[in-house]
Amino acid sequence: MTTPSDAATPVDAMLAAANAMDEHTLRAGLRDAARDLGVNVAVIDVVLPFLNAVGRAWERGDCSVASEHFASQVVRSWLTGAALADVDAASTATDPIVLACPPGERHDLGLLCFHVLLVRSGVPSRFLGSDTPLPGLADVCRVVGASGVIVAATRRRVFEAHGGALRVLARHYPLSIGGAGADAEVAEHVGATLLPSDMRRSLAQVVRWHSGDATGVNVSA
Ligand code: B12
Repeated sequence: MTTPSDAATPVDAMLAAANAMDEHTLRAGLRDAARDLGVNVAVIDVVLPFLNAVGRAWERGDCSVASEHFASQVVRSWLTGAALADVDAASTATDPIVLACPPGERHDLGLLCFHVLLVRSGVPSRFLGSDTPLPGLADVCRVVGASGVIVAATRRRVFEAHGGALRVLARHYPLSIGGAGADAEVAEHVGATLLPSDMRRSLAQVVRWHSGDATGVNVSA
């Protein structure tokens, strides 16, 4: 088995640390990546590849469910803690974009990564996380005066199952969808704009839209 010290890349080292339940080394990998690359580049070039590596290892049987849970929790705590520690003003600004996964969707780490990228790029964002009731999502949008909504799911059928409620939401707020379950057809079905799975491109698209550049998110799509 690869150990953290003989791993070829930071992602390999973090995967070895996850398998060994070595929280100190896993957190050090996240901290060093953020210090060397900046938080946003670390999220895109280290955290997302790490989560994908954990997923592939889990599918091959090279990473236990317990290690996957451990890795997910350490990453989550870093994303909600250290990764946002210095951006309070931006994250509490008005007219935020509201981010949520629909009922039945527990895979929310990709969306949480996107939340961090948005906030650190100066786009106010509120992250509601997994399994969010859609009436509750609409209530939050009203209370915070949402400028837009982003809904993510890993499986296409999650969007389809909530097509009616999402179409209603899209009549009131610019709605975008992302994640592995999102495609052009289901986006059209729910009245949303499709965000590319490449987070650099999605981030650029949403930042342009938020700054009022019409070449960003096509809110009327
Ligand atoms: C971690 C994990 C879990 C965790 C979720 C932890 C969490 N809070 O997120 C837990 C244990 C809860 C879980 C549960 C289940 N899981 Co699961 N899970 C995974 C795993 C191992 C990793 C997923 C992950 O976080 N990947 C990292 C993300 C960031 O990568 P990604 O999803 O590929 O996303 C890319 C892009 O789509 C984009 N992106 C993602 N989100 C967003 C959002 C926006 C806005 C944008 C712009 C882009 C974007 O960024 C990524 C680019 O690198 C995958 C295996 C895998 N190979 O992915 C299975 C997987 C997703 N799970 C799967 C399944 C089947 C389940 C369960 C049904 C298992 C069960 N029988 O209970 C349940 C479903 C629970 C539910 N109701 O949702 C299947 C889905 C298959 C399918 N498409 O139908 C997978 C693919 C495993 C498999 N091969 O079978 N799972």
